[in-house]
Amino acid sequence: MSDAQRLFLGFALSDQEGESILKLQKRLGAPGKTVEKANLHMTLAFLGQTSQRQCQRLEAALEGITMPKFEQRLDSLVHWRGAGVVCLWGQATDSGLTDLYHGCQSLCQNLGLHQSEHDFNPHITLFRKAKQFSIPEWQPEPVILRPERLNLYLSNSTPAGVRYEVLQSWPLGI
Ligand code: 3AM
Repeated sequence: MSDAQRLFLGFALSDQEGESILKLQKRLGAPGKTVEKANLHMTLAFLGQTSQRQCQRLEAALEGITMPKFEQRLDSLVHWRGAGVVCLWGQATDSGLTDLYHGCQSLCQNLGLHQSEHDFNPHITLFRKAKQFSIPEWQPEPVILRPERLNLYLSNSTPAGVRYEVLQSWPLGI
């Protein structure tokens, strides 16, 4: 029997960052299924189905990586039609974050985990199942993320919807 779990690496939002996102979601109405506050996050790397052994090796490898603090500005609304998501997006400019992204992609490659085919696109998903959406004329209030920790999340599908659980966490800037 497979012991694999669906995992990803990402950053939680502070209370204040979460409140700013909730305000933005309200202003946009409901072009799809609103991502609830507890599930708001910025993904660093989607790992896909990960075995216990891969997970242990990943955790051990992450212990040895430098994880600097960084700032990420998110200031543009995007609609990724194929995925059916509306996101608050920003250009990746802080090398602390992009270096961490590339470090994680390289670990994923070594461990045979899912690797992104795309460049890193910092974003917070605001709505899912959003097939129709017109980007409004107004500009969203920028949100500047300053995460304290990198989290390893378990993505659990439940009858009530997806639930994310933090399995492990590493402080940034230490
Ligand atoms: O909500 P965001 O966009 O940050 O879209 C999924 C979510 O990202 C993404 O992983 C995060 C946690 O579920 N994800 C899910 N399946 C994926 C896949 N096959 C994926 N990313 C890339 N490839």
